[in-house]
Amino acid sequence: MSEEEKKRVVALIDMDCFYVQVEERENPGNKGKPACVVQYKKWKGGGIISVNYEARAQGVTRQMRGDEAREKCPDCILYRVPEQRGKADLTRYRDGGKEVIDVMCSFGVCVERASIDEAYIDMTLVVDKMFSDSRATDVDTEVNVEELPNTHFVGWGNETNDVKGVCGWLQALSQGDCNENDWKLTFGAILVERIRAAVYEKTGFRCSAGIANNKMLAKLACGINKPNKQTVLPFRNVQEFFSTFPLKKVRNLGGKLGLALREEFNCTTMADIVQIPERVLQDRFDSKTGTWLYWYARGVDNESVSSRTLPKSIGCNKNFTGLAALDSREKISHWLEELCAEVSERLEKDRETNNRTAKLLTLTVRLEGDIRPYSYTRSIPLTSSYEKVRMANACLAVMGKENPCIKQANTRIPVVVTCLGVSAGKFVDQLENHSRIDRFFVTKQSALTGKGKESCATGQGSMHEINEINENDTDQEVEENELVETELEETKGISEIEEENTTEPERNTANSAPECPEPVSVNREISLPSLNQENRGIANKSGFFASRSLKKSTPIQMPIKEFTSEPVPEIVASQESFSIEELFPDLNEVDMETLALLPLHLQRQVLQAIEARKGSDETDKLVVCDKCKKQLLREEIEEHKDFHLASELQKEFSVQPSASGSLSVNMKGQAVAKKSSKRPLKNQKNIAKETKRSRTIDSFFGNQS
Ligand code: TTP
Repeated sequence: MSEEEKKRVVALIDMDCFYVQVEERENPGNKGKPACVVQYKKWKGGGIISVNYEARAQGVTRQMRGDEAREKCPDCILYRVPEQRGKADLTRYRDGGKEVIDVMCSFGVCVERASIDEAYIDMTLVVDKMFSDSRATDVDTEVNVEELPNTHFVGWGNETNDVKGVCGWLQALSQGDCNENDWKLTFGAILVERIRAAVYEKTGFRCSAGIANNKMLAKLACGINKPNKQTVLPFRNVQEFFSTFPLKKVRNLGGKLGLALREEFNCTTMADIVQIPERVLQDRFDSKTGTWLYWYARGVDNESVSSRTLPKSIGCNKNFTGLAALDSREKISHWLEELCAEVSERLEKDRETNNRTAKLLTLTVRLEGDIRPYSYTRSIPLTSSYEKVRMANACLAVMGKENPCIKQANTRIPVVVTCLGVSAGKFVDQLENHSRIDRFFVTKQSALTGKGKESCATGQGSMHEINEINENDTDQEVEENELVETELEETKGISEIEEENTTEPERNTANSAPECPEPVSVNREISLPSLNQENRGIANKSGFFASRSLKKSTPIQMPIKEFTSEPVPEIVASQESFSIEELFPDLNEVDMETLALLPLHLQRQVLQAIEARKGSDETDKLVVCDKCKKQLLREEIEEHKDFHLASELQKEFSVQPSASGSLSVNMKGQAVAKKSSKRPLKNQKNIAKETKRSRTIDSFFGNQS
């Protein structure tokens, strides 16, 4: 544990049975009675998504449906998630979560909103002050057991005898048996008691908390004593605690990494990982991951609490299971409009409240393929207009590009859509946005007439091009969306994705398709930025590997796909001239995605300026790739080589479809490499032959996610 690590004091605060508490606040007469919140679908009483502790005491669990809960506990109140536009409306829960965040912020601590009902706080500065103040006085009198009424210390007394545990801990402190870190954790616990009391006083909500030296430990500690309790995990007790703690419950080890540790190394607890030498972990994973794991198993996690009280993205999605699956352009268009209407409304509210504008719209589509379901995500640059029809049309155009059969009106499409998600992100500060980048994105028509109607150039490919540059983000989005369904505690609400619970059976007639709406007239004149004609000729990289590489290395070239004669969104630069400094005051901080939205001549200018800057102070860091002669930073070259390797492998994949599923089938019936977060699985043959090569590629993908 580094000195720095010792000094951090971090907490995770998690609301207890949050949705039920929100409902109880609306219905105070029901407080103290067993209750659940069920998803709006009515089949068997709806899927339970939150259970209060009174109902849990009577055997009700989240895995049950409303009817089963009633069988177990006849008095159980079932609150139903409100609906709007035919889908769950989480506004009241989101707003409740925001109230809690506001209270936390008033304590001068660094707050990172982690989901709709939980937040990490870094209290180091405040605690340091408490600690130094206490040193100035008589420490023995500083910590009173009454200041820790709901606190437990891991390793001190059993959970049913709180006072003894706390007293034992305080006694050890006063006898000098504890170190500075123990003192600071104790002050952290006092502060969290105050924060939780304030949250209750101001919002009426109860919460639990974990206090430790980092996020991973705080999260673990939080789950130990609930509801309305807090737990300190002193660093000195971590190893003992880990000796029985299942690794799959640890943050970041619930997924593939945890699975590899369980299956290949037979690890079931965190302590089991401690037995594996660092070198072995590095060899199996990669050097960075191996070292990280080595320390993680010892309770060290350096991930910082980043000050973020607003969601990173705003979105919603809807599942269309069984008979409700969307099988026509008209149904898809209808639901895209519904989803975009909600996102647009929330974005407007967000802009008003938070003075920021989203720059990227991400569409997620899941389809029932011929062989198995598959999904893809695409991102579309957003202008400052959050016009719902325009957003929906842009999404539909993207879907038409992916699946041409969707372009046909009144025709049953062969591969049905089972989930649609729309999410906006890449927020920029509005003031900054207006003064710099946004002034560029004036549509031709607006520039001429001042009206909102835009003219479009040809070449839908250009929208695709931008999509690919942003694929990393869209991958992340998909992961978040998908995880919301399966591992909600890890991801829920991070992006404020308004999500349906997916506990419904596959064929749920209650969730039948809506009345098929009248065909929506699709305005093809979409006003979204795209690359101009000049851009189209400059690069020829395409596909999954190319786009992933572009994100990491400087995207001097755009991935270009063939373009069609379809009308496309177009953006033209206004006549106003901008200096590079005005657009990007700090050349060290150029956002390559934003850059990619600019006209090509400006992109070149900015990149040349960056190069020139590098030349002045970083010449020795540049190397030339012997394959493509591109100039790269020294630290980029290895990954860049991986890109070439990956491209070669991609070619192999495309001529040699693998039984392992690295390829999927698109709606045209062609074999394609999947672009979603479900990364191409490894071609087993190649892996057997070239273990070393495949490991490099693995680490390449690992680094991207
Ligand atoms: P959780 O914090 O996982 O659960 P909880 O707050 O209901 O209960 P606990 O006291 O055990 O923390 O989830 C927070 C809210 O997120 C929950 O109240 C409802 C919602 N949610 C879903 O919508 N779907 C889900 O599958 C889960 C797990 C939660």
